[in-house]
Formats: sequence, structure tokens, C-alpha cells
Amino acid sequence: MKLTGSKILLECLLREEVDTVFGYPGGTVINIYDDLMDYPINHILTRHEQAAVHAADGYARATGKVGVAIATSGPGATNTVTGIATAYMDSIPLVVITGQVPTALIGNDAFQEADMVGITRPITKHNFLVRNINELTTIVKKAFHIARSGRPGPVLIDFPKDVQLDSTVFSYPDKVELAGYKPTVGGNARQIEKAARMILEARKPLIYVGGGAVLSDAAQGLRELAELAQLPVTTTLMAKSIFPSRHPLCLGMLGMHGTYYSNMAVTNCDLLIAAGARFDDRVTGKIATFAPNAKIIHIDIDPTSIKKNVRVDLPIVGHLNDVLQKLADKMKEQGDKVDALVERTHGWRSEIAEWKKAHPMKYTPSTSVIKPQFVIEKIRELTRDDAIITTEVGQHQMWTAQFFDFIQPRTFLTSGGLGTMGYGLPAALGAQVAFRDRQVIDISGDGSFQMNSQELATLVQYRLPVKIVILNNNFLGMVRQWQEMFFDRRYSQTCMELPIDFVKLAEAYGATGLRAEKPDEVEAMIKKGLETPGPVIMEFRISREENVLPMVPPASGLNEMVLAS
Ligand SMILES: Cc1ncc(C[n+]2csc(CCOP(=O)(O)OP(=O)(O)O)c2C)c(N)n1
Repeated sequence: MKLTGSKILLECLLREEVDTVFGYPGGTVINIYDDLMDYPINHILTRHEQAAVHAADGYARATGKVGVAIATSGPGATNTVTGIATAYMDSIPLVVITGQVPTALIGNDAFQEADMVGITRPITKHNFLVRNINELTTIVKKAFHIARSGRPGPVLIDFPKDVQLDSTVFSYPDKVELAGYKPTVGGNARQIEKAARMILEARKPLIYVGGGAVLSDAAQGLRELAELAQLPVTTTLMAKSIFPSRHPLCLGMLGMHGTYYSNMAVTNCDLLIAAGARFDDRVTGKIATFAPNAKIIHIDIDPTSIKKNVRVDLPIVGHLNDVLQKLADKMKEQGDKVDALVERTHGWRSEIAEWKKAHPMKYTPSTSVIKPQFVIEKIRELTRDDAIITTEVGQHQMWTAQFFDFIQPRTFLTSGGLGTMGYGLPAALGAQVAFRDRQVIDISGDGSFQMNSQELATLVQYRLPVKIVILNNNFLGMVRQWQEMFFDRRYSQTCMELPIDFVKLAEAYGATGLRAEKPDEVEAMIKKGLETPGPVIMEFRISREENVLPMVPPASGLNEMVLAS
């Protein structure tokens, strides 16, 4: 029996075990939307295509599955660009399907035509234009395979309207061959052996973990290796949830707003084991003074990310969990050498403990004005350890990374690579769709919240009980902080002059709004907010010129941190 292209697409999604898609309809996808009514696929109608992609991304980060989003051609498709770029920078597996004008009109400036293959080439892992119905199933199969394998990433399928209407016999391929695309997963045995030797000989070893560890579900391998050899662990923003914040070997985040002791450990270590990390400039600071005394082992699934930014002494290409597990096994074979290592590195761990004692993460409390860090600490106390936290981008994002404890992998969803304001609310929506019973909280600034606040409507419509915390300083706080520190306090266009009534805004959408203005209202309000069913905005009027510290000024070394205002 023959099926239309739009039905074949939906059959393919079922074969890929897709149960939920996020999207927004329009003329060039109207047939897909019509057919969707007959398929057991849950569709979430967001209020903006950017949000649909972020929601699919949040769903993917929280579950480890491929997120799927659909948009119409032209403006619908171009609205997805920020979402796609966000996922690309953080290596999130997505398949984004955009409608396209009929093939005969492509290139003719047709109504709602945009060249999505051209536009998304630099921000997708791969993209496809379906020119012919006979290639559709192979394209979809390839898209999912590429999105989820190797270093994951977003894949775009641009799907012209006439191909959707055309029909052919449906049969889904079992596997696909992609010339030149065979990610290495195992890790080279000799290199793993060499890495084990380097660790066993180190005096000041340190593990530096990146978001790749979360994507490859490497929590267990990481923990095994760290505990076996008593190796201190520092994480990037993206890897925060992979190693429990309260673990004695956990040093918290490194980099621009990292802890003093992480940055000092990086500067002083003699062996840096980089795992699933890409040496982003926010992490390294000035490259010349990054880990100046260290040999570097770099483990990554993506060979092109190795040696991209820093010199590397030993590269290992492979799936992180596999490689870490094998590394731990190799070392276990030499039990006495491991004992000697643990003994020898005792002084190193004490040195780190001294740094920790001298400069712990702290802030100046206040009884008159709400400190944002205090709000984060209270949320930490009053939520479960499996709560999923999303953030927007700015100071609130860094305070969350600094003051919240993350215990379970995939519980911290934030836009690290692109730094996309407006990411957190739709990502929370996607995570809550995946886990209806878990606590999902978006921690936001007043600026970022207004970038996708329309998604309140989606939360209310689908009864998604996301809690939104707005740390309201009436500023684009992070930019204001830079203006304060590096531009002589000339606050150009960072003050949000118009005070918004976020409580009324919540109510306008049929959600609940709460506000706290004094520190002694904070705890009770968080409790109330968490207990109130349905979506809730909790607005905290915070101290306006609070800064995120420590801070490594741009282009400075990690050891040149500013510790106090
Ligand atoms: C889409 C987008 N536009 C601009 C920026 C630049 N930017 C980074 S942080 C920031 C301020 C964020 O303000 P707010 O959301 O209120 O958070 P706060 O820093 O005050 O906590 C801006 C404008 C960005 N990251 N993303």
C-alpha cells in the first residue's frame, strides 16, 4: 500500500520510538499536522518556534533521547535558528523538521521560502533537503543516526510540500551506511594503558570534566576512576550534574566564575585528565597560563575537538564511559601502584583543602535586602535531589552553578556554548513533558524571562507544573556587572526601566504569581510556590548590584581571579 510523504515521515518517527514532538504549524506542514491527528504521537504546541526547539532540546537533555521539533517554512523555519545553534554548541541530539515550498518553486523567492539548508549549514551536524519521496525514509533514518551517535548534535530535515503530498510504498531501512562517518567508540587500548601509566606516576593529578560526560552518561565510569585513585574532579558548567556536588573529591566549577580552589588546582596540577570537555575560553582564561605545569590527557568522542585549543600530550578518541571504565580497570590491575599513588597525592589533596578553607564559595548575607545566592541556597534546601533545574543566561545562571548542589546526572539544563537568553523556560517545559512527576524549576533573570515568557501559555495549556524563579534586579545583570568592572560603571542600556508586574503577568496566563521583597519572606514563599499545583512564577526582588564572584577577567589567567568587589 502506498503512503503519502507526510504519513511516511510519521511512520518513521514511530520506528525511531519518538513519542513526543514540539512544534508550530503553518502552510507547508499543514499535511503533516493533519496526519498527526491519526498517529499516537504527542504534539506540544508552543507559542514560538524558538521555544519548540528549546523544548525539544530540554527533553533531549533530560532524557538522553533525540528531541524532535517541527516548524513551517520561511519565518517558522528561521525562528528555529537560535534553538538549533544552541543545541549545536552544546552537542544536543535533535531532529528538526521544517516545511519547504514545493520543489518547483525553490529558488524562486516563493511565498515563505527561506533556504534552510544554507542557513543552518554551520549550526547543524548535518542537514538534508528531501527532493524525492523515494529518499525520505533513508534521510530520516540517517538523521536520527547522525543526531545521536558520536558527538551528538542537531540535524535538520527540510521537507518540501509537494514531496509530502507525493506517495510511495513505505518500508523503513534497518540500518544506514554513511560514507566517511564511523565514530570511534572503543578507545585505543595502548593509549588507555599509557594514560593509566601517566596517572599512576602523577603527583598532582586533576580530572576536568565537560558536558560530553553528561551526554555519554559517564557518571559511573567517572566516579569509579576518581574514587579508585582519589583524583579531585572539577567540572565545567555543562558537566555540573555528572559528579555529585557534595562528594569530597568534587571541586565545583572551574573557569571564569569557577571556584578559587578549582582554578588554583588547574594552575598547579601536573596532570590534567580532560574528559568530554572542549577547553572553551570561558574555562581556560588566557591559554598561555592554563595548566602551565601539566601534561594533558584528552579523552573525547570527537577527534576534531582534540588539540583544537590547547596542546595535548595524550589524545584518546572514544566513548567516555567506555574509556573511563577501561582506564579504571587497567589501573586496578596494578593495585599496589594505585595505593602508592593515593599515598603520594595526599599532600596535593591537602593543598586543595587549604585553598578551599581560605576561599570557600561565599557571599555577604543581608537581613534587609534579598541576596540572590540566598534564594538559590533555599531552593537547594527545599527541593529534592532529583529536581531538574534549568536556567536562562546571566548572573542567575552562574549563581545557580555556584550555589546549587547537583547530585543526579541530567538535572542541570543550561545553555553553555551559545549562552542563549530565553532557553530556560522552554527547556523546562520540555523536561517536564518528559517527566510529569518530577520537580522542574527554571531559574531566571528578569531580562531572560522576557525572551520567551509567552511559553507560560504552553505550561498552562498542558498543565505542566514548572516553577519559575525570577531573580529580579531590574538589570541585564551580567552585562551591568561587566560595565561596572570594566567600563567605569557606565550602565549603557542595561537598566530595565519599566518594572513589570510578574505576579499579574502569571495571573493573566492563568498561572500563579508570588513575590518576595524581604529576606524573611524567602523561605515561606519558596515552600508555597513549590506546593502550589500548576505553573508558578516566584519573583524575588533582589539586591540590584550584586556581582558574580570569583571572576577571572577576560583574557586573564585562572590564577588572576577577582575574589571580592
Ligand atoms: C539572546 C541573548 N541576547 C543577549 C545576550 C547577552 N547577555 C548575556 S547575559 C545578559 C543579561 C541577562 O540578564 P537577566 O536575564 O536579567 O539576568 P541577570 O544577569 O540579571 O541574572 C545579556 C543581555 C545573550 N546571552 N543572549
